[in-house]
Amino acid sequence: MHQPDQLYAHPQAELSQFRFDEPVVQVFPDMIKRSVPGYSQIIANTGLLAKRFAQDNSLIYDLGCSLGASSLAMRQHLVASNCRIVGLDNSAAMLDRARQYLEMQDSSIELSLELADICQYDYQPCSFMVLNLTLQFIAPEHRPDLLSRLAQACLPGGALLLSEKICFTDPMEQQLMTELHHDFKRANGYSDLEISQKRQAIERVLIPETLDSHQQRLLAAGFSKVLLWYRNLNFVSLLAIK
Ligand code: GEK
Repeated sequence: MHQPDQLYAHPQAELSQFRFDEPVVQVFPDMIKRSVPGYSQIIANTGLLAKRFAQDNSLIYDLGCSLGASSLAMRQHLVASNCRIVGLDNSAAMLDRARQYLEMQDSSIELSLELADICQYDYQPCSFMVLNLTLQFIAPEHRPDLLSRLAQACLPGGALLLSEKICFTDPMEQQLMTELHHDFKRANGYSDLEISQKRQAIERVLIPETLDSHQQRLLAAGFSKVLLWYRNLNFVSLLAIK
């Protein structure tokens, strides 16, 4: 159903800014697995974490759901009764394809997809929320308000799963982690040209922050505990508990 990612395999005279459009949708599963160290582990554990935190009769949000990988994993593992998953994304191309994947899954758990900007959405009380590699695409000035509204919507005992690419204050650590990330991509078959063109296309839309900034902001937003449950090179996943 999807193709190998060759979007940046040939030299491009003018590199346009990275967008989640139809060509990206067609290669997305291959692109994300070969570009994000630990992506599959994060997705698999999202199902287990949702199982632990989801409460009976509650909502679960998958924010920036793309093709619905986190939603599919949660649907496989949830045991709480009468939960409903809502996936939000502002790319119509992503959601059109996500619907096809979700229809193939045999599950009694209701799952709806909505075309929406996660910064403008009216969140209802929920027990579990996933922001898997999405906050990094939100303009930094909108991040505090979004996280405060998510913390407000989160029921006591509920949680937010936040996975992000991070940056580092120590220049040596920054350089080493960047190089190791590029080694990871090279080991997954990307050429130096692909790595460099993708980097140029995405650097103004994917804005990483330090681990410490994420932890402090989640606490300031109203979560009571922030736990680092996964790290692989310059990618982390945090669990913020209300
Ligand atoms: C996964 N979570 O496979 N509102 C809604 N969606 C947005 C917004 C916004 N303001 N900005 C970006 N997106 C997924 C992977 S991908 C990460 C998430 C990546 C959406 C965008 O359209 C895209 O589908 C997603 O966030 C980011 O677990 O490609 O590195």
